[in-house]
Amino acid sequence: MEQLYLRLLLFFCLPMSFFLPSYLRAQNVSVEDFRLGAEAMIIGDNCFRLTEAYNWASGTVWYKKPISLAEPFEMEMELNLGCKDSEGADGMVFAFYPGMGATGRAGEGMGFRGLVPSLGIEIDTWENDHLLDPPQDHIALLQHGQVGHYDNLKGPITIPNIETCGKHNFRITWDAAFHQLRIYIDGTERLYYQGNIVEDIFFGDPKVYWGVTAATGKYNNRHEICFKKLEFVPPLDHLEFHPRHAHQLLSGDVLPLKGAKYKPGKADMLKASLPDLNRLVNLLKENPEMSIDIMGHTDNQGDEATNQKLSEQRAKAIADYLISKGISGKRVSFRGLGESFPIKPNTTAAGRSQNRRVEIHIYKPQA
Ligand SMILES: [Ca+2]
Ligand SMILES: [Ca+2]
Repeated sequence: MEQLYLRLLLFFCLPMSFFLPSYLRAQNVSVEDFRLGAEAMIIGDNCFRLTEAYNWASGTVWYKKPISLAEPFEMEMELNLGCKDSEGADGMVFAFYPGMGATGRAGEGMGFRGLVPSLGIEIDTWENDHLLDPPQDHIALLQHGQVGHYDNLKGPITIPNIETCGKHNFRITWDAAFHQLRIYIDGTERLYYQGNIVEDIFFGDPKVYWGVTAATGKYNNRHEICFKKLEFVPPLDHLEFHPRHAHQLLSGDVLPLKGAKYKPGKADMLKASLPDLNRLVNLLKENPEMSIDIMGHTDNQGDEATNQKLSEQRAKAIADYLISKGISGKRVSFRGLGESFPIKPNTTAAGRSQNRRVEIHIYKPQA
């Protein structure tokens, strides 16, 4: 099956200055990455039918791995909300929720009603007077499983008829640094919201799952979705090495832990080290029979004895981190090898940079 690429993207500071750090590498994603609920079914590469055009149907698809709302994301998809305009119902909700695979109530609830705590982006095609829906198709930013517009975060905002029997491009972007959420339909920005979603909605925990729900009621429409682009960052505790890298490590290859970064001349780890360290924690947790040897190396600048000590302290800092995350100290050993084992000539800055490294060796201890 042809696969959609999931590219993990991290913005630093300003929207214009984003780039892909080495620890966020591309991964494949496919329909198998989603859990289907109610009447949802796979209808093609990255495409799902959420509901058929009959009354009282509902369908959900949830991405199986969580994302971190402390990081930016972008999701782009094509929606088809059916062929009936004045008689079409009820719509879709793009939902964020701390649990995976939930389905809220159908009908006017669109599979979202009742999910608490939650954030929901609705595309509503049926006017329910008591919910303060406008007669036109509309979008809104909902919270805590409530589909009425009494206390939603934004909207309702009317949009051109979306039940056109054709596909409509739907794009959501979240700028975590500036707390800005934007929704685009067919290339036009239709909703903008600024707010601290992590604090205000999810009580400070940025780890959420996301999914799409749709439902019909006394009236109906067929609801379909195809994912085009998913760019997001998983929470730290869900990070994994690329399968090839994990295989190398588990096969006994001695490899530099490239993500490990320190303050110059010190053993204090930088925050940028955390993703790779958490990958290492997860790998060791998944392979409880394996132990790890951590070896610190420096370049040849400065005093040899100081370098030896620094390399040992840097290796120890990683050992301490693994142990602090629940890996038994019996499985973790560390050594400082100073400047004795360069992998490149120390004559250039680039060579010295490669020589300053922490290598890890994962092995199965003899019984
Ligand atoms: Ca309509
Ligand atoms: Ca409605």
